[in-house]
Amino acid sequence: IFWEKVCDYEDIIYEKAQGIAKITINRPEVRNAFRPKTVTELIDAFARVRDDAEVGVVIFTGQGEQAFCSGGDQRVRGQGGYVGDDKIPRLNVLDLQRQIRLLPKVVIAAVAGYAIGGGHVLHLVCDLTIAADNAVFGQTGPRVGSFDAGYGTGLMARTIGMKRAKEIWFLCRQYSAQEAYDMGLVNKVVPLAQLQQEAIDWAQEILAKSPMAIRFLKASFNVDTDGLAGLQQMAGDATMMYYMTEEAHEGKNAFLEKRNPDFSKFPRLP
Ligand code: 2NE
Repeated sequence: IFWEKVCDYEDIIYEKAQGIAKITINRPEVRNAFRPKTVTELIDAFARVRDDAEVGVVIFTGQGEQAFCSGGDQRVRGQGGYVGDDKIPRLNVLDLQRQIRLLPKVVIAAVAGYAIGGGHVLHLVCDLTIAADNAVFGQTGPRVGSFDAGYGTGLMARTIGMKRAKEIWFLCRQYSAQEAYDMGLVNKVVPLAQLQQEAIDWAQEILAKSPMAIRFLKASFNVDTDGLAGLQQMAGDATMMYYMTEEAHEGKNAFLEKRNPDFSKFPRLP
């Protein structure tokens, strides 16, 4: 597969090939910790993915073999959040989490090395996770004076069960790829050298399926967890499909032609 760079960023790499987007956090010197700029760039890249009709699946990964992501960059953590060049403290990774869930395309986390803290939550919000056999998972919040009590706890409990989720957060231990697999936290463990190819194989398998079916299924998995916001996403998908029907066109055309709509020929199915 030949990856083509889509645009230039400082903290991330965004490439695509054959319907797959690959987004890589590129700060290996800090185990791919994110600063506000990293997250701003990720949000921009995921927004481009959403608008790109050629792309059906995203592989989200970290540069190098040592880490997927080690969470927020503690060197720029200030009062009230992580501080960027504009001096504004932010937790903009929470916006990124929502964006990954709302994206009507499948996001696969390809994890080599550490997925820790806010980096662990990032793989959690992805639809699928492929782990290299050197992957290490865990939360550190209560040790470093932080917590993510949104998707970080709630989605984790829905993913692996309440007892294991509480253990991960209360004890801040690290877990091997195999332990993560046994908990249902990752979909597959492969030798490090095979990680990228395995993620590509999964992406290609998904790309061969009906995009609309995948889109509705992804939204449906989020509906109950996300409440009305989840319902809004799914309802928006339904509206999009409705707009593709002759019935919806009749309503719009009647308005534009200043006549009463005639819906009589459209069936009321059981
Ligand atoms: C990730 C881990 C376990 C890796 O350990 P190791 O031994 O492989 O590497 P080392 O030596 O700790 O790290 C290598 C370099 O990366 C920096 C280190 O300071 C070190 O720098 P130098 O000494 O070479 O200069 N580095 C690693 N992680 C960093 C980080 N997150 N921020 C800034 N620099 C980092 C080990 O490094 C580790 O435990 N890292 C910290 C993990 C952590 O606590 N992350 C923050 C959790 S809170 C969070 O992410 C969060 C949240 O809770 C809520 C909302 C948003 C974010």
